[in-house]
Amino acid sequence: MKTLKWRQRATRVFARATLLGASALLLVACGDDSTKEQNPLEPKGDVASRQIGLLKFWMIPAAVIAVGVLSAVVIIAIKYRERPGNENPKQIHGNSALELGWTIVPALIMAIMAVPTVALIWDLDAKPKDALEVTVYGKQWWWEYQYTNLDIADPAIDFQVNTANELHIPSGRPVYFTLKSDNVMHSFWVPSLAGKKDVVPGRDNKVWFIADKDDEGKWFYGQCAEYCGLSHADMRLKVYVHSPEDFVEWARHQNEGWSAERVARAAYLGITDKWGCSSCHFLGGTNEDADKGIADGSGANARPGPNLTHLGDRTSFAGAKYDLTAEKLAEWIFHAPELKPAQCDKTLGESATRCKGMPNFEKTGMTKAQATEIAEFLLESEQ
Ligand code: HEC
Ligand SMILES: [Cu+2]
Repeated sequence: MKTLKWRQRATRVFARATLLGASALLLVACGDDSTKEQNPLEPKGDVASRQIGLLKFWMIPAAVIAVGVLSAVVIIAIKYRERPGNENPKQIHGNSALELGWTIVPALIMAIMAVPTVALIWDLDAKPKDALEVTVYGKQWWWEYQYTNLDIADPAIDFQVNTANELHIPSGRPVYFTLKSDNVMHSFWVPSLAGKKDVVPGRDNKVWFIADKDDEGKWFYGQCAEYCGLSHADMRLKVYVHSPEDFVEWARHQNEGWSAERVARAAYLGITDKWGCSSCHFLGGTNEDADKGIADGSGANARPGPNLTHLGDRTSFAGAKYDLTAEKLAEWIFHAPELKPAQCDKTLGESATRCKGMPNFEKTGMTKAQATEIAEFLLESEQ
């Protein structure tokens, strides 16, 4: 059978490749600014800048090599294509000079590339001086942060602050993270501030980053970058950068518990007894204060849910999936599993508390009005 002429075939392949390339470009152009808080190509702070700097530097030789190899493939394919009457081209099998060449040259290139790469890895692996230390717990599917050395010269401030999903850091000071998990593997990733690092059960991984003074008042998105189950895609986080003074203010406020009056209202709304919120959530003033360091030394947390004492200060909830509004929060308290799927261990029966996330209170008899009242109470700026 006579196939299409070579030229026609080539034109067709070329047209398809062009179409594919153009659609890829179109998709890239469709990206909007809304993801700018999460862009590794716009690094913030020293750690991310050095990492991306190395990547960009090696992109140049990598591009040269890629263009060279691909052009050679195309040229050779065209030049030595099968044509009627042309005999086999000269065979180069067993040509020692060529084989040594294409073994040694790439090995040399790799060896050269390794020098600054390994140096940077070692450099960033060392614990920076005067770092603020935060233990990060990857949960299913949210993040818990335990500040372990606030180092604030104020006896009124306990050295521990515990919060969830939204991380607050001072500018100009390295923040050194110890990553823990008591469940599956996660990966802690704030693309603007540093590369990702796995959060592995039974192993304390470390990572650090630093934000510049210029970043004060800004915030950056992060997210879990290792598939960790049903709501993995909803396991996001935000990093807020403060001036050192504002950071101290933030920490001081996080340390305050609820007033006696507020605790009484929480009891009245059923938060502490009827609905048992405080059995899963730390609520400053309603639980034992010793419980504030929610995480114990082993990495297992005493309470399965986030600390809600200062929920009203946050801008998002549920692994930063939702913006924190009274309506959304009421919906969440009413029937959370409909807003964020959570696996239940079927072998343990239907009990809601066996599920990984927040229980469905609609099923236990809560009304939407009650959920709304609780939501409004939790959002009040507390004294
Ligand atoms: C069986 C344990 C359990 C009980 C009881 C419980 N929660 Fe939760 N709650 C969780 C877990 C786990 C999460 C984390 C879910 C997630 O983000 O995926 C959560 C998340 C939340 C959040 C979002 C917090 C954040 O920072 O993202 C709020 C608000 C909340 N719960 C309120 C309540 C209220 C109010 C009650 C009582 C009516 C309650 N919870 C009872 C386990 C519980
Ligand atoms: Cu995860």
